Formats: sequence, C-alpha cells, structure tokens
Amino acid sequence: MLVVKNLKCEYLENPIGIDKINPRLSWQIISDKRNVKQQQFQIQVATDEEFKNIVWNMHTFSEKSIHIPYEGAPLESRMRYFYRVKVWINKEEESDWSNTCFWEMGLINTSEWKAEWISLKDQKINEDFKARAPFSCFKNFTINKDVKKAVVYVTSLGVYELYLNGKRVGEDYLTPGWTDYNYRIQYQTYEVSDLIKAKDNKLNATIGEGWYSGYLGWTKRKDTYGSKNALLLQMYIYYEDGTSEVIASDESWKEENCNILMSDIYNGEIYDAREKEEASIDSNLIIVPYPKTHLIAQENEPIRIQEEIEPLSIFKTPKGEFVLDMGQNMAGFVRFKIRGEKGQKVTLIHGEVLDKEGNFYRDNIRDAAQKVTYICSGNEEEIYEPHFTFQGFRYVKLEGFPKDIKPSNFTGVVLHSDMKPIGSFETSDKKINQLQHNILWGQKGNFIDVPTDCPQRDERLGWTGDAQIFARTACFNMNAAPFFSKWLKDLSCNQMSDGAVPFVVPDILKGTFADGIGLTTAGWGDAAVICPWTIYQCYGDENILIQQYDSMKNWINYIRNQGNDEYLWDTGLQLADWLALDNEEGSFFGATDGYLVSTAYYAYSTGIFANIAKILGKFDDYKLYNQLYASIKEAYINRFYDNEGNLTSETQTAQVISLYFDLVPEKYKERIAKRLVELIEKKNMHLDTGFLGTPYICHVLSDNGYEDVAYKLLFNTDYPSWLYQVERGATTMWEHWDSIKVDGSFWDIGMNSFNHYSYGSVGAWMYQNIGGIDMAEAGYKKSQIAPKLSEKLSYTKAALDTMYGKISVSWEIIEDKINMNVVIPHNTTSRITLPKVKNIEKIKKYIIEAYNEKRLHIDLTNGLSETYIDTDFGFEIFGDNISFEIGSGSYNFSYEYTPI
Ligand code: RAM
Repeated sequence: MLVVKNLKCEYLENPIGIDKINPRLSWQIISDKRNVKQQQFQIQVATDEEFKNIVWNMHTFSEKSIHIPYEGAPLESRMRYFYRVKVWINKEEESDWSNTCFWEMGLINTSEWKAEWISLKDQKINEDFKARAPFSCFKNFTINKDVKKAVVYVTSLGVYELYLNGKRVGEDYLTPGWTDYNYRIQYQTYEVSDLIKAKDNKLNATIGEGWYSGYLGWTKRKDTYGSKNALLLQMYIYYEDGTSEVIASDESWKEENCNILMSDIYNGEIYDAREKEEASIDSNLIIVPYPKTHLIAQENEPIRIQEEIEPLSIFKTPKGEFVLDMGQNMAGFVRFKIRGEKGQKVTLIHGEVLDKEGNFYRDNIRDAAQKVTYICSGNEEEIYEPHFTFQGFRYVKLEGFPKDIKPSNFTGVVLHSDMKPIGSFETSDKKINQLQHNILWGQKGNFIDVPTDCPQRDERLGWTGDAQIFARTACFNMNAAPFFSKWLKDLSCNQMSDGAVPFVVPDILKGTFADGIGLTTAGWGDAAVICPWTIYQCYGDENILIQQYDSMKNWINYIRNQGNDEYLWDTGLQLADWLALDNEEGSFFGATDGYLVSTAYYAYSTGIFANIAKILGKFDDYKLYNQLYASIKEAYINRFYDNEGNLTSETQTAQVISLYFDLVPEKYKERIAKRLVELIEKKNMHLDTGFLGTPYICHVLSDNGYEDVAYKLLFNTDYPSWLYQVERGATTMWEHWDSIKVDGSFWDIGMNSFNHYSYGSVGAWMYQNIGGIDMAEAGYKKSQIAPKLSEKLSYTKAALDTMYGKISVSWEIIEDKINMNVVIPHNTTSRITLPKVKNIEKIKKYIIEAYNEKRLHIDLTNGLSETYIDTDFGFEIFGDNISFEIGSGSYNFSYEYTPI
C-alpha cells in the first residue's frame, strides 16, 4: 500500500483566493511499510480536472515533499488550478496519482479592482460610546441566464458582514481581519454559486468600525487608520453560455436600515431588534477615494467559530446580581434566546473572575465596556449574537432578563483564527492536564487574527514579546504558520526606519508607550527574528525566512547602532524580565539587569540570524553576522561575569537566559547551572522568573542534569507556580503568578489579566520533555524522541501532526517495565532516546547485533517486545539512556527500567 494524501496548497486544503504567484504544494505519504523514503515525485497542474490542459508537469528525483513551489506557466487571476501528485519510494515502488485537489487564484493585480469604496456621507454617532454606528447597504440585481459559478471578493475599511439573498456569505468573523491598513488590507474570497437565485437577487452588507476606526489601546485612541468605514466588493458571475458579469460596489448601491446602534471591539454592541418603519431609507451613500493599491488576498486562516460551550449555571451573587457562569474563560461572545416584550432591554456585562466574596468583578477589564445590550422586537422567540465585537470572559452579569431564564438559553461561542489543531498532550496527572488545557485556552483566546496579550481589557494588542515567548508552544498546539507569516509582514511594515521593532504589531502606539523613553525593547523586538525562526523550524517553511530576512537584519543592525559599544546593548528602556517576582513587591520590572537581558537577546538573535543567512546561502552575511555573534558573546562574558565566573545579576533569569542562549563559557557551565538551582532552593524550590526567564527555566534545568528540579517546579502547587493557578481554579493562564494572591485578593486592577498566554510558554517544554517530541531538522524531517521520566507520572501520550504526518509517542510504566509506542511519519527519520534503561549493556548488545546482522527484529526484553532497526542508527549511550536513529513506521519498545 502506497498512497499520497493530505495534499495542501499554502497549508490549506483546496483554498480559493490565493494571490501568491508561486503557491507551494505539500503532501504526505501513507504506507504500511517502515523506513519509507520518497525518492522521486511527480506533480501535475492543469486548468481542468481531467488534466488535459496541463500547465506544469514536474518529475524529479527528490526527497522533498513539503513546500514545493509551483513553477509552471504564469498563473491567471481567478483561475482554478487542479493538481495531483505521485511518488516513488524506496526501490522504485510507485504510487498511483493522489486524489485531485485544487487551488483558485484571487485577484492577482490590484488594478483588477473596478469596484469603488462606498461609505455613508454621515455615519451616525452613538453618543454613549462616542462611536460610529455600523451602516448597511444593498444592491438588487437580476439574473437572466443559467449561472455556472459566482465568486465574490470583498473587504472593508472597518469590519463587515455580507449577505446574499438573506444568507450569510462565508463563515468568517471580523473580516477583513487586522493588518496595518496603512500598508495592507486583506480581501476575502467566497464562492457563492449556491446562494445565487434565478432572477431577483439581493446583496447586502453591514460595515462596522472594528480595528480600523474603533477604540484601540488604553488611552481611548480612536480612528487609528481612518475615520470613514467603507465597503469594497467585486462579484463575478460566470454563466453557462461562457459569458460573465461583474457586480461591484459603486454609486448604484443604496443604504438600508441597520439594527446595530453601536458595535465596538472593546465596548460590545447595542442592538435594537424592533422593526424600523421603512425597509429602505434615503440613500446617504458616497464613494470614498481610498486607494486600492494595498489590497492583498487573505493570508492566514480567518477568524471563525471554533466551538460552542454550554454554560454551567446561572446564580445569584451575595450582592444579588444574576451571573451566568460559562465554566471556562473564553474569547468570543454569548448567543442567546429570549422571549421578551417589544422594547424590553437586556444587558450582558462580561468579566473573567469573581471577587473574594463571590461577587461579579470587572475592574481588571479597565475601560473596555464588554457590554452587550439587546432591545427585544417582541416577536415570539428571538435569537441574537453580536456582530463586530468579542469579549474575554467566563462570567456574564445578566440584567433585564426574565427571572426564570435558563442556562440553556445561552451559548458561549468561541472565536479565534481557524488554525488547525495539531498537537495533543495528556499525562497521568490531572493537574498537569489542566495546565495543558489552560495553555491551549490561552492560545484560543489570544490568537484572534493577531497574537494578543489578552482578549478582555482595553488592550488586546499584538505585543511582540508575548508572541515571541509563546510562539514555540503555539506551534505545538496548532498550525500557526500562516498566522505568524501574516503578522510578521505587518511587523516588517511597522519597523521604524532605523530597524527598531515596535512594542506592538500592528503598531497603534506609535511611540506613545513608555512616554517616548523607548520605542522598542529587547525580548519584544526580537520577535522579528525568533518568530520566523520558530516557524521555519516547526514547519520547514523557508519562505518565511526569505520574507523576513531584511526585517531581521534591520533589527540586528538597529541594536548594533545603539550606544557606544557595538557588541553590547546597554542603552534605552528595557522591559527585561517583565513581571518577575525577584524585585520589590508590586514592581512590574524584574531584578535582572536590563542590559544583561538586552545583550543576551542581541547575541541570541544574531546567532540565529547568522544561521539563517547560511541556510539561505547568503554566505557573506553568514560570515559577517557569525563574527558579530562571536564578538557579542565575548563582550557579554567580559561584562556580565565577575572574576570567579559568577553572573553579575544574581537572579534565576540571568542564569537561565545565559545558559539557554549559550552565553556561558564551557568552564562555568556547571557552576551557573548549580547557581540556578541554589537560587531556586533559596526560594524554597520555587521559581521567581518573569516573562523572559520563565519559558526556558525548565529547559536549562533538564539540559544541565537537573531534570528533578525542573519537575519539582512543574509539580509545585503552592505560590508561585504553574499549578498554583490550577489549584485556584484557573481555566486559562494568568498574567501574574499572583493575579489572585494567596489571601484571595487581586493584583492591582491596573494590569491584571486572567487570560494571558506568556507563562503558558512552559507548554513547549512539556511536549518536548514529558512527551519527548522535538524537532531535529526543520519541519521534523528528522525528529527527536526523548521523553524524560518523573516518578510522579505513570503515563504520557503526546502527538504532533507535522507537515509529513503524525508523530506520536506514548509511554507507560507498568511495574518494573516501560512500554513505549512511537510512530514516525514516512519520509522522515527520528533519533530515539530510551530513558532509564536498566540493563544497558544487554540492550546495547542486542541492538548492535541486530544492526550488524541486518536483522529486522530485535528482542529487547527476552520476548516481551519487538522493535525494528535497519538504518544507520548512530548508536549512543549516555548514563542509562540509549539512543539511536530509525526510519519511519510504528515501533514498540518495552524494557526494564531503573526507577527514578
Ligand atoms: C502589558 C501587556 C503585555 C506586555 C506589556 C509590556 O501591557 O499586557 O503582556 O508585553 O505590558
């Protein structure tokens, strides 16, 4: 059996509306054999499903099966291309053609936009919120011929919803998504052939403020990109007779009534469901002279409904308020059913937690009203959900609802970018599983088109530091490649002329944060290098390195130009180990020397960049930046170590990042690792790290022989620790280790989010060390399977859907044996490490004999299990671990182990 499956074009199955001129194709190989390696492949691309009109036929000897760029005849706008793939593996075994898949081009050139931006002459203002009311507009058109196909390309300045003949077009929310509209505005493409009716048709849209002109940031900033919301739409109708027609937004469109009186990302929505008197009103529509030159096709997966949650309960608080409990801190909105009197007003106010007394609490949400008001139409049963807003919440204060309203009248609708879930992680420990759950929900709540710090207060911004810290974990849970690829383009657009990377992307702060003391900071700006590198490593995507190359280089050159010493970054504002606990109570800043942190990041990013230059074959840059890297490292060592080899910052984070970024001279390594453990001991075996130290603390402990300490930190349940939050009932990650303090009080209202993914960055370590899955060559072309055992865990199951297929690892301790099952996808290899092998010499002998005799099966425990090794397996033993390389397939290892 040999089948080519899971064909993807630009990470997507049969996408439409692609504007890349060399879209990349990927596939996976399914076979019941082991050790499967692709040796040749053939791709055919045609404009017809029968492959009569072939525009690209490529047959080559190559192992590559991911991201193969289309290189045939130039692709035409709006054309659908069909493709299929076949492969040859091992000794000339040939597959059949795969199923036929397709992609369809969008509008490749912006000059193809004939439509006009349309808006209202005077948008109504909602006085309560000082916000523009959304408006609706429509166009009636008649069809006289048989329609073969209809496709609409649509976008807005603001956010829009589109309907054709009363049916919602597409399943996407908050379109066109958030990019820096000064540079890039995405349009969406929808096939609407099924919604078109014979004869009379009506297309209508509602446009709201969204990120374009709505509130953004904590200073009540508005109109960031403009002050006029507008729609741009171009629909192509293709008839059976070969002719076609275009319906476009223009002066012929008319305004119509809109029931939404206010809708704002932070503030919520006001909806008056009562029928307005006239169906159509005097048109107030105008054409807006806004350029169409920076329109681009949708780049990442749009925001969609991901799941729906049934609430746990409705209860009355000590204050006498009625509160709905979703049971989960989430981002999205509440949909509800109600039977109300005409004009009855119901209100939903969203918050994340209850206070110490059990009352509804929303002070930490600051100035984001998160309030949804609905005025009933008085019709039988009404079902409502808000349109251009989302809330971050677990609890909802209900006002004006009938006393007997039931939880079943409400549904929590979870929204986020429609990224494919690719990872799973489960252990025998319930609390660790809850932590994984909280990390995942931190991601769900904050991957809403842009990687945000939090989804609830008047912030929800693309903080670069948070994104950088969490990127590796994010890439385990979901396929985050298109998501980051889009966001990183905005990062490049927003980079300042000297290469500085802003604090947030899209950059709405524009130098206003930190009162002009600083425009950037280490660890945050380094997202420019770390995020593309992470995406490359996890998905083998070289394009992102090419795309971001100049941005990365500019960032490093920016740092180099700071201060007097080109090898240190010791100037300017450094947020450094943000929110660490090693400074005085209540401080936002950690105690680690900010310039140690900035220079460490400078070295780290420069080292990565040199590596990238090498990968892309830019050898001059490689030489230059590799040299720069060596000089920074030297300068770091000279400046931040004393004569005895101690770091000048006596903090956990200083030891952690020095070790993780490889800035410790070999001779001091043991000492620094030991010092870290002493600092942990000093805190009674607890961490006190902030944003920058936390992601790596467990990594450096387990990499330097302190696996037990890493596990100790992970399993701690008292403050401060990951499981302290779990014990306190958290369902997402908190911004502070003490968002809720031991005495039940809250951290200051000024900055206290209960859905902030940064500390969830331990998730990568959990996948890599407990599950044992890691990348050894970009895209997991080669993986590393090396679970680390803890006496607290009796089993773990982890899996990751890579570009090549699923890697899975499960291990279980049964009495004195370990039983481990591993699946390695075809066309990849893996280096496996069996931990805690008891009779290492015996096992070694078995494996070597089996290898020498080219035996396919070896018995590791006298008949208890079998495994299979016939590659050049690079055998190694260190301590009681045994490691070797294997090809693709499923394996079972069972052996006696040394208890921990
Ligand atoms: C807060 C954000 C974010 C952090 C910055 C420095 O406002 O929530 O998490 O990166 O500060």
